[in-house]
Amino acid sequence: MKPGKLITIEGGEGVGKTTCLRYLGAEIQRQGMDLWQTREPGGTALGEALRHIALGHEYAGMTEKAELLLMFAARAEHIHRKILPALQAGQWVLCDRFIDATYAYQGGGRGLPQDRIQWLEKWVQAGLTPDLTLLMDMPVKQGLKRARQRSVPDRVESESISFFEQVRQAYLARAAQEPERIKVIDASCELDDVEAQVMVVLGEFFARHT
Ligand code: T5A
Repeated sequence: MKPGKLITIEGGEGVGKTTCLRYLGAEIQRQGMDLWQTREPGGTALGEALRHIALGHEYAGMTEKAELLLMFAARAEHIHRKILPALQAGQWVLCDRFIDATYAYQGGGRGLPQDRIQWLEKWVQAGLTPDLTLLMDMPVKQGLKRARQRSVPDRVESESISFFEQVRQAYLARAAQEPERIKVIDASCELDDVEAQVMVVLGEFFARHT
């Protein structure tokens, strides 16, 4: 059995990931792939419980290291119980955020050292990296405006503009380091234009991998 592919979608707050996941997932299925859609933190019973702890306001002021380890705890469970079995069964896995979010939020935003994140990535992921990552990018203020119009901010969403500027820069730095894997989408455009960009990237990916 040919192993499946892991596709992740990333970006700051309110960039339109949820909106994009809908048509991205539909297109992958239209191409005949068996798709499983999931999210981080989350995707398992324990992961969803950890998400609740990490993003809720109950533990406002949690230490940065605790936040980082919660993300990796959820990821360890997700990979072991769900992602690897799905890939081995030939499914395509579409994940709303993954390791790049940790580099962007805990590395860029919180300022935790890259080498610690790298160490945890090696240990927890054991070589698993996304085959394709779509980075939805737009000015921070515009994204926050969209997100805050839609729902009440969670603990991370309540951070300052400068925090999200650092998150954005960390994402863009990763995209510059790994241009083959991380494709930057201009998410500030109209919905149709964003969808068109995503479809071009997906079309190129299909041309190389199927
Ligand atoms: N986190 C996660 C870490 O800190 N470290 C980690 O390692 C990981 C994995 C998860 C949080 O966890 C943190 C980062 C996050 O803070 P989440 O569930 O991914 O959070 O949710 P958010 O990032 O908060 O995503 P949102 O759901 O807020 O936003 P989306 O999904 O990016 O945006 P979406 O699609 O809901 O769109 C927002 C609004 O804008 C409109 C939509 O209709 C919606 O109303 N919209 C547009 N409007 C105009 N033009 C367009 N092109 C539009 N696209 C969407």
